[in-house]
Amino acid sequence: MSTDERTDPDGRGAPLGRRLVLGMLGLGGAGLVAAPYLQRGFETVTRKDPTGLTGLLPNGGGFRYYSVASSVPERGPENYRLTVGGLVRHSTTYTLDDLRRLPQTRVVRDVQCVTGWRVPGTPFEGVRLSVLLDAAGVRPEATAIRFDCFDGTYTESLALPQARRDDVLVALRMQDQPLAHGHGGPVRLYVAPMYFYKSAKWLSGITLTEKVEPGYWEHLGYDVDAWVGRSNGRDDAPTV
Ligand SMILES: Nc1nc2c(c(=O)[nH]1)N[C@H]1C(S)=C(S)[C@@H](COP(=O)(O)O)O[C@H]1N2
Ligand SMILES: [Mo]
Repeated sequence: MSTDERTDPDGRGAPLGRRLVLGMLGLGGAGLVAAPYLQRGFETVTRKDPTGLTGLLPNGGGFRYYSVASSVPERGPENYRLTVGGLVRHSTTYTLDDLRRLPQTRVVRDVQCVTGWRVPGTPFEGVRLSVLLDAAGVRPEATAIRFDCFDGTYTESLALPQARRDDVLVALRMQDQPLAHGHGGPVRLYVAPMYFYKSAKWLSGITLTEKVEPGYWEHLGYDVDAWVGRSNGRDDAPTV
């Protein structure tokens, strides 16, 4: 079987990289640590796709809803909090209204999941991550960020220069609407130039760290530097 040529169910996705596929299949033995999503993924997919990578059905807008946690509490204006801490001068906690009052930036790019599906021209709006970093005062010994989520499970990471790009948002809106719970609302990270797994949903913590702490999928074989078209075995694809 040639897994390299496989595309998403719509036939629009880029080919999967061999390293990614091998990385995922390598989970066989370690599957128990890999949380419900992967196990469900494998069960769904064995019927028509033995790689276990393309089984989730698209919703109307072309997105799949992904969660490695089996259930996630809803949070809204009353109980949502985002803490910026770790190696900063002033640890800060924001409410949803605090974030809404800060300057909002709009970024419109293609969303690209590493498993192949893509949603063209998707608007995201929110506060530039760099604005929150500047407000907190990053200490010189910090080189990276760990992102925590209120699903209690998922984590992500960025190196500081990546985090300071002006197309990296703490997003409050997606597709011209408040971020729905299923898409990680009320607040998710949005890292436009990287595969969508970097865009942590249900964001609750931004922690400045001494070194990169690889995130959930990165422990399972995905690249930490997840540039679209230049990572995860797609190094020959056009640069975005
Ligand atoms: N907290 C959390 N964030 C997450 C994930 C997750 O499982 N949990 N999945 C990632 C992956 S692999 C993708 S493709 C996108 C999916 O976002 P969507 O559900 O809004 O389509 O979220 C990313 N962020
Ligand atoms: Mo993904």
